[in-house]
Amino acid sequence: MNHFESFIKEMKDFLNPDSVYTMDGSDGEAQRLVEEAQKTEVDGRIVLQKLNQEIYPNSYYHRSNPNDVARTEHLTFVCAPTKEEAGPNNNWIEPKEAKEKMDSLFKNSMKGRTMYVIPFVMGNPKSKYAKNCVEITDSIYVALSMRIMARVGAEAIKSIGDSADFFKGIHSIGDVNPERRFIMHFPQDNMVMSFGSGYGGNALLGKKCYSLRIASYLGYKEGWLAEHMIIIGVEAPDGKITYFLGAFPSACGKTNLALLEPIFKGYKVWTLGDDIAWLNIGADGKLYAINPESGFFGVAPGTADKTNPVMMKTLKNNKFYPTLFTNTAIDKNDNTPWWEGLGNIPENLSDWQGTQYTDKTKPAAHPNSRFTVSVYNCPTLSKEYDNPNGVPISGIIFGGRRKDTAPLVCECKDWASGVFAASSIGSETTAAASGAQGTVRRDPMAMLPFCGYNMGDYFNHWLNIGKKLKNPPKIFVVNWFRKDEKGNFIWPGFRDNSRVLKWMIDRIEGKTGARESEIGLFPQENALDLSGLNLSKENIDKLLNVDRQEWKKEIVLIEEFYSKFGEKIPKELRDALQNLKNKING
Ligand code: OXD
Ligand code: MN
Repeated sequence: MNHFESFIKEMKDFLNPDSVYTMDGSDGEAQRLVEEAQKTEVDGRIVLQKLNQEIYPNSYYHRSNPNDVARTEHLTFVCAPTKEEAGPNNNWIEPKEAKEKMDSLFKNSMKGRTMYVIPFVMGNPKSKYAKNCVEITDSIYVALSMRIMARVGAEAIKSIGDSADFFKGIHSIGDVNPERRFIMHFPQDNMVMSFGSGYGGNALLGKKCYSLRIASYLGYKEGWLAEHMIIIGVEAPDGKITYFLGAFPSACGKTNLALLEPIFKGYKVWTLGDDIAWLNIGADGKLYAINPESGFFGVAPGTADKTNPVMMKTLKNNKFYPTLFTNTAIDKNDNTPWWEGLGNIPENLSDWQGTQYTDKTKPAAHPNSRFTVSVYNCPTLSKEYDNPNGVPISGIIFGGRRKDTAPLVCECKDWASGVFAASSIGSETTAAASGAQGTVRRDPMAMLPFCGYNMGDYFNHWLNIGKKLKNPPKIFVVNWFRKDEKGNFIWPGFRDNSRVLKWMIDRIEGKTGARESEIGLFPQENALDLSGLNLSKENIDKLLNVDRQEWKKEIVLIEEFYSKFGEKIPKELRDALQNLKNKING
């Protein structure tokens, strides 16, 4: 028995399922599981319902328990050996205690259920950057979702071979009780135990749990970075493709930017990833990125032909089987998924909980309702997507959601100032995590909920990576979400964000100068192409301006955040903060 087989046996003996099924990743298997899911009731609901196959081929609908619709950060733990190693950015329980707690929940928990064994690889199995993994779950929805999000099945079993070096993810939906819901990470053991939730970010363990929290720790040990970032290639009219990374907090438009249809003729965005990037230093000293995932788990509301035409095509494409919709509303007349932003409210609509939609003061689709769809359905998928070496990065974009303070775009002078800006960036919270929405919190590199170790060490790791890069990418900070006094968004966003990308390419190519400000470099007058936009001079100024009063308040928040990390904040960052303070006060 090899390590993979003995892990399955160990889990079977411990979890005591009625049957065990190991996924082979074939199309036939997916069809069988989808058939079964349409007959299976879990937690009082049929797992999958078939949607209109003419309009949305291969699509199925899932409705979750209303208590299980988002990531639960307060129930997520990093069980490093000491609290200090986990850092103030993580909830912590001593590993032995955590393991005992989880063992008592998991023991015999699959009695009467099927235990699905999901062998999978994050990244192209041919890539030296790829990682082997196994998830054990009792959820057929999770098994099918993982098939979309990762390379599942026979090729993963082959890749694991006789090795003992694979991630172990143990998941059970339990009884979907928030009182017994925990997502526990054991970075030192390359293991996650997740109990009591079927929600993507809590249950598809290849995603946030492994590819960010555990992988960020592995990257720290091994000299690379696991980041909450999109990867895109922007093709200019001369055919040259410039590769960018973009880090934004959850539900701040990453998927829209990753599948952007630029407004400019001759420009094209090629998609490589919409959520997670693994970054390595190549033999040539450049930064290279791969997307470890193979699917999109995107926020449905707001996705429409006007805002994201490429995603609408992706969702209606029939190449890869299946596509899943979770917690959207349903137009009962034509059995299609519906969400806010898609247009007029259909007459005969059932809301995300399955009741007739009548109370128009509430959204019909859950604000964090999602689609799960393969990257291979995406018409703009880059031909470099599967390149085992990844793509060389020229620009990194960090973003937050701020109605004030943060300008539309600003370029950082060098890597260290970029790391400072990213480490201190704030953003308003969204529906992607349970809890209050719209409160500003620091969300460094959009990684606050995902960094699997002390963020002070993480900042230092970022600085060290920069020192090793021969030709570091330029770093930009953006904010698409500024509002005017009436509370309306000033910047149109979505496809118009290509205006900002175009300016960034000009900067990378050295084609345009920049204007210095207290916080970094701004576009020179008229350098940002705003043609055809109806923006007043006053609003343009607001978008590209530093309001010292707002920034004074911002500095207090940054200081407060940094102080949580004490001596762990690298000197370069403390100096950069002091520098900013002098400029704002000066
Ligand atoms: C996601 C998230 O699901 O960031 O990608 O919450
Ligand atoms: Mn995300």
